[in-house]
Amino acid sequence: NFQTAGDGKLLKKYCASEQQCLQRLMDDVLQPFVPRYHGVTRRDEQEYNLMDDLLSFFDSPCIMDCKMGSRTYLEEELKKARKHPQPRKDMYEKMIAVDPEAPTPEEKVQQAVLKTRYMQWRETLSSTATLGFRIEGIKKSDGSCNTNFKRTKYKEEVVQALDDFVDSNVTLLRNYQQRLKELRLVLEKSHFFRTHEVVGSSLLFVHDQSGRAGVWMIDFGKTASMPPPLTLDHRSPWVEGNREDGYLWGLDNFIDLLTGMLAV
Ligand code: 4IP
Ligand code: MN
Repeated sequence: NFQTAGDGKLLKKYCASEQQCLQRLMDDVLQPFVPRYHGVTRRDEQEYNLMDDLLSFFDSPCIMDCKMGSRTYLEEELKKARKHPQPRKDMYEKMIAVDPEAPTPEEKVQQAVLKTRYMQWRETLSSTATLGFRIEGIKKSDGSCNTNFKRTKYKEEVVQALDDFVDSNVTLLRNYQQRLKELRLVLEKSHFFRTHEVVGSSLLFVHDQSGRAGVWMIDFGKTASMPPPLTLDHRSPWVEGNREDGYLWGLDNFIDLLTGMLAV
C-alpha cells in the first residue's frame, strides 16, 4: 500500500477521495496535524499520492495506529449493500479465523458475509462501538509488530496496550495527552472537519528515545464531504441518515482514558 520515496516522502496508492481531502486539508487549520501533501506521481504504471513520511523525523520510532470513530463504513456502503448485496467469502474467512461462532446460520450456509456486517462485527468486537476508537497496530522501536488487537475492547485492555506502547513512560503519556487536547481544539474550529464525514481514518502516534511524541491524522480514503449547508458535530450518536461518525466522541474518550492513566 505504501512505499517510501527515500527523500522523506511517502508514496501511497492513488485514491481520488483521499487526494481531495489532502488538498483541502493543506488550506485548513488542521494542516499541522496532517502529513504535507505533494501531489500525484506515477511509478511503474501506477499513480500515487505523494506526502511527507512522518516517520522520517524520528530515530527508530515506536508507532501506533488507532482507527477513530464509532462507525467504520460509509452510509453509502450501507445503501449499496441493500440495493446490491455482495456477500464476501474473504470476510467470512477473516471472521471465522477470529471467532468460528460469529457467523449466523445463513452466513455459515453461504460461507460469506456482507461487508457492512463484517465491519459492524469488528466494531462491536473491539473498542470502536464502546469507546469510539480502536487500536489497529503497534510497532515498537525494535521493529516488532503487533496487529493482534481485534478483541481489544474494554478500557482496561486498551490501557494495558497503551501502557505497553509507551513502556510505562509517564512523560510520553503526558505529551500524547497534550497533543490530543491540541488536536481536539483545532478539530472543533476546523471548517474541513465540520463539513466532512470522517470514516476509517486513523491517528498515527509516533515517539522515539528522544521523548518527542507526535500525533497526526492519516487515511482519508473514506472521508466524504457533506452536501452544503449540512455539517456534523462528530459527537452525536449515529442514526442512519445523520452521517455522524463519532470521531470527537472517540477523541474525548481517548483523552479521558489518558487522563485516568496519568492520575494513578
Ligand atoms: C479491512 O478489515 C479494513 O476494515 C479496511 O479498512 C477495509 O478497507 C477492508 O475492506 C476491510 O476488509 P480488517 O481490518 O478486519 O482486515 P482500512 O483500509 O481502513 O484498514 P476500506 O478501504 O473499505 O476501508 P475491503 O473492502 O478493502 O476488503
Ligand atoms: Mn488506517
